Amino acid sequence: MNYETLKSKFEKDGYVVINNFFDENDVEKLKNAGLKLTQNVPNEAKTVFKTSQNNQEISSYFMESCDKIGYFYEKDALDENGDLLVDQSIALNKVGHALHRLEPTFEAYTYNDKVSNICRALGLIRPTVVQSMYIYKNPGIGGEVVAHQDSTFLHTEPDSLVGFWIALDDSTIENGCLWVIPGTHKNDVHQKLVCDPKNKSRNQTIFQGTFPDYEQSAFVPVPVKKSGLVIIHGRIIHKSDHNKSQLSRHAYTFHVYDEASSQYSDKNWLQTKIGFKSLYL
Ligand SMILES: O=C(O)CCC(=O)C(=O)O
Repeated sequence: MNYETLKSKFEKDGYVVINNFFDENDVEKLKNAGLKLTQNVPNEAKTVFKTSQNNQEISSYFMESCDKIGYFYEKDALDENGDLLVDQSIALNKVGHALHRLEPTFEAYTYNDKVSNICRALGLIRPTVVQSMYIYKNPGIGGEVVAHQDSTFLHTEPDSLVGFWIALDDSTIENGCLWVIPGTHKNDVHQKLVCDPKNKSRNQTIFQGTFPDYEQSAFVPVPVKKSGLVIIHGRIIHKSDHNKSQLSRHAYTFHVYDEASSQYSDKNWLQTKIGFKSLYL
């Protein structure tokens, strides 16, 4: 796909699929790095997600993960004592949100010429990475992600958020691929998650605005083969279903905004202390 087609497709639909974005070897390296994370989960992560713990602690752990490698369990993976109900290898929902700065493999495939070229094609002047996540969506246990806009969580003024979502397994309807409503990026950001101005510690967030009821029949599936990239506009409505299959659906995803043409909101939950780093170095 040439640059012009890519930009016009992105502007029309709010998402673009690029098959074979990375080669097989690169995908193996990313997947191995994701699997290695499952073997090194600090005990703290389990303690935080015990169902008996209070929300405040979960919220602090989440907030602090913006400059760290934080581990987030599937809701059905731990019992109320924080003990595993499933094998550790399939217990995580995701790891985030600074893999692109702190883990060399993810850093190499984020700060990467192929990624920069896509940003240039989309017309981003100074694309800056704000977060990254390894999403496991493991067989049987991988939970659904309800319909949302990514710009709800990472707002910039004007909105310039773009998501990169790289399939590390074949992603299918059966194992919980992405679903989108094409063209919905032309709508506003319906809701913004902001730090509660009443809470000085910034550890509580609230939603401002209302998310409308979109018809489930408006969603189209976006199955993509292992190594494919889905470029996601910050305002496109998207979701993914519970993985009820026997096959894993791992993905590496990160978000960029254009630092040259937009302002990152100081009300966003994610406020980095280590600083954001641009893709064009
Ligand atoms: O990977 C998924 O299942 C959903 C990811 C997603 O919607 C997101 O990161 O915004």
